This record gives sequence, structure tokens and C-alpha cells, in this order.
Amino acid sequence: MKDILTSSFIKEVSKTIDQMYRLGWDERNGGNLSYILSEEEVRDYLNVNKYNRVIDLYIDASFLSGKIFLVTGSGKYFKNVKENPESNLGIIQINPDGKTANLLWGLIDGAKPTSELSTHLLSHIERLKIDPLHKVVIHTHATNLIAMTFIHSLDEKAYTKTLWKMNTECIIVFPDGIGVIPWMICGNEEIGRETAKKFQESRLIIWAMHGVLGVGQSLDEAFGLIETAEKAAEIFFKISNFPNRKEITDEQLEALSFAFAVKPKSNYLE
Ligand code: 2HA
Ligand code: ZN
Repeated sequence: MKDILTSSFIKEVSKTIDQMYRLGWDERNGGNLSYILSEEEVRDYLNVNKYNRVIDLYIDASFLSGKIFLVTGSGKYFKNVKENPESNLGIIQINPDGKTANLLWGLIDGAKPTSELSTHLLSHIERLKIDPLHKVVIHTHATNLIAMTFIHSLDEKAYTKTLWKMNTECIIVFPDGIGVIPWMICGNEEIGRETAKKFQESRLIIWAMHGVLGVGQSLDEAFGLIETAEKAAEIFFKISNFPNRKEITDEQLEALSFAFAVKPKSNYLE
């Protein structure tokens, strides 16, 4: 067996987590991430028939039976992942019952997967139904996107259009818009179900006064969605106190959608 710390998946996940920490998005144990691994990807590094312990999932994830996930640990700090992946990350395989998973690697010293595991698993289920190549769910506390939820309407169309109008790239990167979940208790199945439902329509979800979630076929795609929206939210704050602001018009957004062959969420443009 090869050393798993040299695998591209551990290196890439650790790098992405470190970048988010350095952007100031993941204070303390803020943020969590999950990444679907194929049996082929892990074969050289792990024997999937050997596991350290069984983990309760507290939801029915039978749709994901047999799937292998790299996940962040509960209470673990993003700032420490790169230095010590084995304490802060884990690899689990969902059992046929859908209610438990085998811990194949990591989460040493009895650590548990992220407190948002139900949100991650339920979101993976909905995204896989739409996109068989889907792989990644990222949750992070992106500063400006959170700040914006305190002062902006939480209406999804209004929120999406404000961000689309902050930067020409936005409608091209997330034509499917942003789902918004009003403040809720986090870390349970209920917020997981609400979030997963919204992932049926968009790849970016805001949790008001808490954070953002992005999904994709790769770490770059999920991270790229979040950083594009976060940049737009930053511009929103930079310009909001100035009088006589200009704007990207609906007509220009329509022209962009045509030029880049993207389909904006229906009825969003006037
Ligand atoms: O993992 O961000 O939402 C800590 C959190 C909970
Ligand atoms: Zn959070």
C-alpha cells in the first residue's frame, strides 16, 4: 500500500481547506467539507474491507450505500488540517443499511465526522440525482456573504440579482442563482433537508447569518462558486454607501447569458 498522505485527494482537500482558512472564512472549527472518492482512487492506499470503527449517521443515507467520502472532523480546525490530516479528516464508507458507515482512515482518537454530516449526505444525494459526476460539498463562513444577510432582503431572486449585478462574471458562473435559507439551528437533519431541497435548483446556498454552501464535480468548481459569490458580496459593501451608483442592467445580464450560452434562472430577468 502507498502512503495515503501522498495521495492527490488528501493533498488537494488539505490545500483547499488551508486556502479557505487563509481567506479568513473558517475561524476556529468553522466550516466543513466532504468529497466523494471512487474505489479506484483509494485502492492503492486503503483496504476497504478493513475498518477501525462504525459510525452512526443518524439519517437514512441508503441512496449512498457503498460510497466512500473524505470528510472533515467535528470540532476540528481548518487551520490544522494541512499539518495533520489524520486527526482532522476521515474516510468513511456508507454501509448497505444506510444508517451507519465504516471508518476506513483518519479521525484518530475517537473523533467524529463534521456536525453537518446530515447536510452533506442529504445534499450529495440530491446533487447525484441531477449530476452523476458530482463529488464535492463545501460549507464555509465566507465573511461578506454572511454580512450581506444582515442587511439585504433574503428573497432568493433579489439576493441572486444583487450578486449578479456586482460583477460581470457572476451570471456566467452561477446562472442557477443562489438559494437562501433563513436563520435556522444548524447541525441537524432539518437544516440538512432544507438545504438538500434547495440544491435541486442551485449549486450555491446561503445560510443566513451563518455561512454558505457550494457543490461541484471538483474542489475547484465548488470553491470557485463560493469565491465568485463572496467577491461579489465584497463589492456590494464597497459600493453600497456611494450615491449615484451605476449598475449592470437586466438587459446586459440577458446579453451576457446569450453570449456565454448560460440559462439564467427562469423569470429572474425582467
Ligand atoms: O463545523 O461550521 O456549521 C462547524 C460549522 C457548523
Ligand atoms: Zn458553519
